[in-house]
Amino acid sequence: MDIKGYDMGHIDIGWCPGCGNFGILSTLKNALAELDIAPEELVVVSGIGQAAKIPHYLKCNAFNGLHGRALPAAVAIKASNPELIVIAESGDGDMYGEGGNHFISTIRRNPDMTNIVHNNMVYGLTKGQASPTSQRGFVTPVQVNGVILEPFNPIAIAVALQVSFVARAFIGDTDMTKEIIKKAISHKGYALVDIFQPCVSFNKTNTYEWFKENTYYLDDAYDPGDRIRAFEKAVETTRFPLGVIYANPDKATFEASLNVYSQDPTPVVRRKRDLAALQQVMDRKRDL
Ligand SMILES: Cc1ncc(C[n+]2csc(CCOP(=O)(O)OP(=O)(O)O)c2C)c(N)n1
Ligand code: SF4
Repeated sequence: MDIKGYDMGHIDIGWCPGCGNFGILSTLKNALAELDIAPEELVVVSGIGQAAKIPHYLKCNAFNGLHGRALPAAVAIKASNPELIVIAESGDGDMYGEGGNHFISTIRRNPDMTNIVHNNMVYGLTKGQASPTSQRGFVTPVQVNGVILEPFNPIAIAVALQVSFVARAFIGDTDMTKEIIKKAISHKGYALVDIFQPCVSFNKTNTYEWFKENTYYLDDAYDPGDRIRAFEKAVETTRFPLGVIYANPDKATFEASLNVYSQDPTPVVRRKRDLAALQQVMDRKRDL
């Protein structure tokens, strides 16, 4: 695919100059192009926030949910048409805060989709309040004495719940981020990619320099199939490991486990509606 196939033409982009979201948008386009995914095969689902504007700037099928509600919509889209490539993409506040319970439930369900989280450790759109991943001591206009809570650790939660795939990237390195996104999209099952993304306007602590100094890549000898080692890596927070932290490709996917596909793989959206059968089901329930 030519990367231009995902372009929306001349549109206004609402992000601040220097924001890490620009790098994620162009890196995602490059990854999609290299995987040869056509815009009509793709659905990008988001919630609310700066990161959640991503499907507005990408030519593809899109669904913009309520705050924190990207994942249930994405799971439903995948279940009704398993032939689509589904990506849920939003900010750390949207996915881990407002959408926190959906995050946990989606890991457990294991739909074959990718979840890209733009992790800037802050609420960008609403001008700099603390998000679930904000570091302890981070001072904001609301948390004037600094954040007092332990940051939410999405990688450790994912490994603890035996996620199918979890990786971490830093958008200061677009080449490696692209490779990680490609691996996630190619993985069969739920694939989480948490991408460190500096918010240059409202997070003056966790800057490009800070992320560079506080991250390192897992080396080639690292085995992402070793869950205990993955957990050790997930809880490292003085310098955060980057790369594929855990992968468990043998887990059955949500849609493959659904009764509706046990006999017939035809996507539900393409089946002929049988209103008489539906009426029978409703009548049976009424009689209960
Ligand atoms: C139910 C609800 N609560 C709060 C808000 C206000 N709100 C909009 S975006 C946002 C935070 C977004 O932060 P994040 O997901 O980290 O994305 P970013 O803007 O940093 O990319 C909040 C709290 C809302 N729109 N709806
Ligand atoms: S407020 Fe932060 S996250 Fe939002 S566009 Fe500006 S730099 Fe990016």
